[in-house]
Order: sequence, then C-alpha cells, then structure tokens
Amino acid sequence: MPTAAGFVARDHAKTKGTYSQPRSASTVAARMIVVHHLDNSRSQRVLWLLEELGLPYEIRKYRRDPDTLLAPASLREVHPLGKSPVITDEGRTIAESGAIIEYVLERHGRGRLRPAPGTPERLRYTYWLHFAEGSAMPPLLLKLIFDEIPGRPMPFFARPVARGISRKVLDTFVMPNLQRQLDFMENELGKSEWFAGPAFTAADIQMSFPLEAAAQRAELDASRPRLMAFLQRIHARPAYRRALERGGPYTFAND
Ligand SMILES: N[C@@H](CCC(=O)N[C@@H](CS)C(=O)NCC(=O)O)C(=O)O
Repeated sequence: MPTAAGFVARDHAKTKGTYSQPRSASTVAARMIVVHHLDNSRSQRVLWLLEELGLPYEIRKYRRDPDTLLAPASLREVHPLGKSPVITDEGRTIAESGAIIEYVLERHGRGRLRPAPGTPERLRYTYWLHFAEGSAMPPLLLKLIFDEIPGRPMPFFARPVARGISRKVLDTFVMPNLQRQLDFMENELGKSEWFAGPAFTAADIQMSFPLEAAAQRAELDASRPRLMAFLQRIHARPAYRRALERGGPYTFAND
C-alpha cells in the first residue's frame, strides 16, 4: 500500500521528467484525463477548467450519502482521503483542486489561463489560487458546521447550550472574518475585471467555489455588486455551462 504522501501526486508513468510524454504512442482513451467527480462539489471546477481548455476527459461519478452528505467509501480507493476532486492522468493520481489546476496547466495548458511568469498578474494569480482554499473556504466551512450544530440530535437540555455556543462562535469569529474577506474581494474586483487582472485565468475558476458557497449560505448578495457580477459572468461562460451539463447536480450555480 503506497503512503498517503505518495498519493498526493503519485507518478506511475516511469518517465524521466515529471510531466514528460509517455514513450509509446498511446490511444486517445488511455491518455484521457479521468476526473473523479462528486456531485455538488469542488470537482465541478475541474470539469470547467477542462472545458475551458478544450481537453478530452472522462468523468467517474460518485454520489454523496443523502444523510451525511459525505463522499462514498469508493472514493478512498482512488485517494486515501476520499475527497473530490481527484484526477488520474497518464498514470498519475493528483488530488487537491489547486494542485490539479497547476498540474493541468503545466502539462496541457500551453500557456493558457495563467499569466506569464514574472509578471504582476502572475503574482496575483498565485495569490488567488491559494486564497480560495487556504483562506476563503475555512470560515465558510465553519459557518456550515456551526449553523448545523443546534439542529443535530442531542438531549433536549443540551440544545440551548449548543445554540448559545454556536451563536457566539458565529457572531464573534466566523461572521466578522467572512464579512472582512467578502469586503476585501469586492474591493479587489474594483481594480480589474478578473481576480488576476484584465484576463480571465484559472484563479477565477478556483475562486468560483467559495463565492458560490458564500452566495448560497453566507450572505453574499446584491450589497456586493462586483462579486455578484463576477458570478453572473462566470455562469454565462459557455465552458461553465458545458461543464454543468456533463457534471450533473450542482446547486451552487445560481446568481
Ligand atoms: N482542499 C480540498 C478540499 C476537498 C474537499 O473537501 N472536497 C469535498 C467536496 S467539496 C469532499 O470531497 N467532501 C466529501 C467528504 O468529505 O466526504 C480541495 O480543494 O481539493
């Protein structure tokens, strides 16, 4: 059994360079990227990225448990953490949205969807690519958890306590952080049309999920018009629509 670390970007290709071409002429099917896709999840971003790049890909679909909303155990056969997205490509298994985006652009992007190295736009691109999962998602996840705690099964006398603690955490920590981040993002989109500059990049794809989640459950609304306009712009992109058609259920695509 390989180690968990070995799965992060597991390379079975036995080629010299990290992303070098397989030696033999492979069939199109063998070279096709496989996206292990969970319904209503971050892997929708990977489908969208591949549609923007016009790359062929195959989807293996996994359904969330209707009660727990967790991924099925079968996803752990692809990667030990059992989270989505995961892709397999040319014998490699790659997890973590940001790492997948970087890998796909490096290996198949031909310079598209990210600014040239050394430019100010590239620095902004890198910042937003990491900000999405590193900073924007944690308070959104905390909000989801603390919103749900008081409704969970528990002894009746514990419920007011659970409600009080949840309210306190939300009011004093989670919501102030969320509001500050939304203000910051709203302000940044006043500087350029897209997060990294005047051109649409994969950083916008990566930023889509926290903003869609914020619009669905964290009070992102018309009071932040640039963020709402961003959501409208991405939702109107033909590649976004194609990815939705192929991916199946995704309840975050409203604006
Ligand atoms: N930071 C990771 C997060 C992966 C993640 O948490 N994915 C969620 C879907 S949005 C998942 O697989 N949830 C199902 C579960 O935890 O069982 C990434 O961006 O790839």
